[in-house]
Amino acid sequence: MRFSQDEFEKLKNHLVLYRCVMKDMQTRVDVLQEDFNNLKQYNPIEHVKTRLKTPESIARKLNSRGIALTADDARQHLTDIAGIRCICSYAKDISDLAEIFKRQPDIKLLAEKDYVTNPKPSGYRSHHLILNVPVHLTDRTEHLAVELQIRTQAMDFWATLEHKARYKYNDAMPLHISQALEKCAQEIADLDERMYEIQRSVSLEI
Ligand code: 0O2
Repeated sequence: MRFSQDEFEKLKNHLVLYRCVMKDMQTRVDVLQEDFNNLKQYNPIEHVKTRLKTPESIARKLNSRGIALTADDARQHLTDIAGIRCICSYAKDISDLAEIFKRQPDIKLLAEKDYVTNPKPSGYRSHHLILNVPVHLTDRTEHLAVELQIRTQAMDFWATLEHKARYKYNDAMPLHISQALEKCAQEIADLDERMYEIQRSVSLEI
């Protein structure tokens, strides 16, 4: 099922707003990086990725949830049309960065999922915030949901491979692959922890 021509045109207008809110979020991250570099001399944000869901992917998600294929329904029900991912150096940085965003007074926290403290059964680790972010337009202010994912490089490496495997096996992953991935997820968590401890010792010695 696809959007009707009318709804597709409406959706295109909504997507312009989502592109604006992603630019806003990118700027907020740039500002934090400047501040970390200049004032704190430690920048925990290694890099940032943004992505906008395509109309096809929005339609798939609405269909899978049995929601009508309209632009307004997409905006009302989907909170991950605009996504931004911050990759941090160490696991400890993740909750600190989440707190920084939660403190921003013009942003409203809609939902929070801490899969670092409580990993998914698959082994997936990441901290998700669903944020309601204002976009100031020429004649009005709109608020849009953005999904912010915060994870370490190692968690990102794992999630990318697991996502690829999930896609290839169409959600019916062979047991030996899911078990191998689960084992790697635990090893990655241990490695993240050990790297943080080494970094702490090095900082204390300098
Ligand atoms: P994509 O293609 O990355 O966007 P939601 O479906 O998002 O409305 P849900 O399932 O409760 O609601 O959200 P959750 O669990 O916070 O997942 C949101 C996103 O996190 C997913 O988006 C993935 O990007 C990522 N994610 C969650 N669980 C896993 C996992 O087990 N493995 C991997 N690799 N990524 C995961 P989408 O829409 O599923 O996919």
